[in-house]
Amino acid sequence: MLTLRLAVLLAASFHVVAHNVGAPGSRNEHPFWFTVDGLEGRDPQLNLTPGEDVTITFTNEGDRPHSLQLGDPIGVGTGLVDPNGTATLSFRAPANATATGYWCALHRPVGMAGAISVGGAPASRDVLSASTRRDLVPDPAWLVLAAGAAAAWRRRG
Ligand SMILES: [Cu+2]
Repeated sequence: MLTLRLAVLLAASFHVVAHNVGAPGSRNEHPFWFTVDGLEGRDPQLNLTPGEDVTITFTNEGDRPHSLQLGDPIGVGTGLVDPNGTATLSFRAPANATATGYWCALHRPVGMAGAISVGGAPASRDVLSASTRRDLVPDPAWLVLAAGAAAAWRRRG
């Protein structure tokens, strides 16, 4: 007797877009953020199914370089993407429930970060960014950084 087994292939895809606002001298407290097509709000939580194949298309719609980095145990990232640039990440979600995050390597300290939940594990963006503390602001208040450049963070006076 021939047994036919159908494998269920799980896959998800996301389109993550980087944004920034704030002219030089701007005091916007949260001038860097992500949106994700189909999800509401800034820096929305990504919910993944354990073991599924995930494709993320990343587009930088800001006017400064941004990156998309996913935390361990996923541990993949785009590196810096120039304005109007696009990059794609493909990976398999962890097999077990876990929580991590995603962020921009340059602007994570000012809130350009979101949570990732795998298998329903509790996840929070608050642990990813100092922006929720409200006592840290970038110095200078707006950033134009080339690859490899350093940013400094100062406490609000
Ligand atoms: Cu950024």
